[in-house]
Amino acid sequence: MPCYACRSPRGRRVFCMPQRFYVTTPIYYVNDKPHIGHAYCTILADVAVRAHRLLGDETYFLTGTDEHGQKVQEAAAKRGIDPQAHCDELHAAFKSLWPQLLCAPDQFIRTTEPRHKAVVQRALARLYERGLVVPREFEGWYCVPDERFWTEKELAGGNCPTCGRQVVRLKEKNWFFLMGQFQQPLREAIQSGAIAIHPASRANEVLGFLDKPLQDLCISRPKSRLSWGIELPFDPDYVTYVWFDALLNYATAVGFLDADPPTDGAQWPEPRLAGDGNFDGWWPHVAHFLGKDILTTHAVYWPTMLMGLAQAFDRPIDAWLPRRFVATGWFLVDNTKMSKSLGNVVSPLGLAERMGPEVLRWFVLREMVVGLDANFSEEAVLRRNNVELANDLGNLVQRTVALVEKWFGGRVPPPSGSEPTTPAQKAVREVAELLLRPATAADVADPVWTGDRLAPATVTIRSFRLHRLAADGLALVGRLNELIQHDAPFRTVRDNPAAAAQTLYCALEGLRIAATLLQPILPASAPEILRRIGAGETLIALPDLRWGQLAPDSPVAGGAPLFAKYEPAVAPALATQVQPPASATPPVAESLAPPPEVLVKVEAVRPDVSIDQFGALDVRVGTVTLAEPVPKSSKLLRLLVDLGEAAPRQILSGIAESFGAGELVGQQVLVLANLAPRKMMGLQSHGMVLVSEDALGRRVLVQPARPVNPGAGVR
Ligand code: ME8
Repeated sequence: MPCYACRSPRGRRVFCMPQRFYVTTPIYYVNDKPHIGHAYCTILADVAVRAHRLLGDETYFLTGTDEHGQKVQEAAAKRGIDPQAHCDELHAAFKSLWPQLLCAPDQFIRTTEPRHKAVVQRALARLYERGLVVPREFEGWYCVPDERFWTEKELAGGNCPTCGRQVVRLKEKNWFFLMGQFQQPLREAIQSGAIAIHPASRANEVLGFLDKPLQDLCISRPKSRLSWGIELPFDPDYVTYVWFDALLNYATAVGFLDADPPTDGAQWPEPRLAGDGNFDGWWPHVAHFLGKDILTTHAVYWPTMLMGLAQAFDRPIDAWLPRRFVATGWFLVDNTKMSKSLGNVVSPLGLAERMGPEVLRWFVLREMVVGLDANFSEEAVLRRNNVELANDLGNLVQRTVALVEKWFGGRVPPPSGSEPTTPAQKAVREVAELLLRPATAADVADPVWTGDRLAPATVTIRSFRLHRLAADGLALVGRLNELIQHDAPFRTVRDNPAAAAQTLYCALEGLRIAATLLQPILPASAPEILRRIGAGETLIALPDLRWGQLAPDSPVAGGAPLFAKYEPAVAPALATQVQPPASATPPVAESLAPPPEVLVKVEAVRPDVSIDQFGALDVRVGTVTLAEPVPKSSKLLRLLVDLGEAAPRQILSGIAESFGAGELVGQQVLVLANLAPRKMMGLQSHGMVLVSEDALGRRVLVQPARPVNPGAGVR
């Protein structure tokens, strides 16, 4: 059946029809405690699951721990305890973390579980029987921490090309999976989109990797060197390479090769693939979320393993392809790589305990464009919390509900008509309806969303641009704040209560839509907002969500501020150690004190200039027609600005930390148009957008008070 809005045939890219969505996170090594990088990936997957549920999809969410291999064996040995005891202890640290960050996986898998061992052994036995796993005498360069062999050519300056550490020369018999023979089918699957890799730049990376001949994969480790692993079913002197074991977790969890191991000497029974419907039902809908550093293992080893298995089980080789990968960037801490030796490892739990899990969820979604690196700093956490959550969203709810309580008996006031009556109401309505509109064929043709318009939430969610969900929800909140400011219901209510009622209905209705869109990120506060504004706590799924559904006369409910504000004084205690100090200063809740002076930058007065000198600056008004992040830059946005010229100009602006790309499109800005062109991050910039800074150091656009024609001069 085609999608009712975009007419896309089901089974291809379907944006509007409810579907199934099976999301996985990497399974984390239990060699250390969880850090913010682990938390980011799991939070992102959780947001994706909740967002898909909002679209009406049936979802399944898997996470877990990777418990075999050298890293874990060494970590246990260092502590002087048995590896299994070590795993039991550390896996609990991961498992208990997720609910505290409001992440709700459906299953938590451990690779030491007997059911998983059985699947790994079964898969290997079949590959061996069909000649796809063979023994070879092998000599190569081995990276001990990464547990990988490299050829001479692959080394980077004589060291491991992935981690840069020293390698050792090893010669031994090992077992190899004939991965090389799947190189061409894999390349074709990626090129045809049968395997989709997000963001697209990462797909090119994998295709680049596949330009070189694909080696066969060593899938064993001699027990003499490493005993902590799953024994090969056909050679008791060897255990399974940890990645071969770990990747299979995604399939084990939904019932792949779900059968008991054979009793002595018997054949492995046929797989119960359809059995309870799990594997066949979920596998076509899988999306693997993972960090960019483990893209090769996922996008090369894993699909070829599944091709080999499909062949070995007499299925077409593309029967079990993993359909989608979402490769995320890395968090730096204060612009430095996180490392134990630097003592800058950020504990997600420490932060969540001090400021609440939603602050962490909000911060990571706002700060990181999916796929790109981002920086973690306490100042940025505080700013996003104080400005965006506490001020923009929390205060808006508080003020709106308080006005309804004071002037309208605590009940949703009836709007005087269904159409907006002021420009501010129109702006709110426009943004809300753009976000809610169903996907069109044009949206489907542009799934990467380079568009110069607000994306419908359906497209944002299905194209995994989850940071946009936060930015677009916040853009709507911004319009709502402008509505209260411009229409000033607190003033009009005395002389014109009907006008105030219309404004407040619009504010509550806009909040209802914003809270629904933000629910995947703020799963505790969003229902609370809905309750306070009289919308009930039940979420309306996006395909059914429309403007005007808030019933007049429903009771609103005031309450304590939704988000506390924090003084920077508590910042050092927020999150810099895996083990936060026990006596950390508690947050100063609800502080409404003016922003701290230390953050206010006062520009020094500069020497006088003549009017001619000023006249030499060509400052013009422009309209932003496109805004998007610049790959590998946490600061820059690439803008196209219409200055009334033949074509919009490309301008790079260092405002990415203060604006989501989605907030800028359609905004008018002042541009220094005759600034000499400059190259940044390989892109030419033809001008400069003028900005100021607010008291919290956030960039603010300098704009004309009323819309003017693009290209109008500034004197
Ligand atoms: O790689 N910022 O486990 P792992 C963001 N067991 N993400 C980060 C990060 C950072 N600073 N540091 C690490 C493994 N990560 C394997 C996975 S899956 C079959 C096996 C991410 O615990 C990293 O990119 O070392 C990876 O996605 C995840 O944390 C798990 O890392």
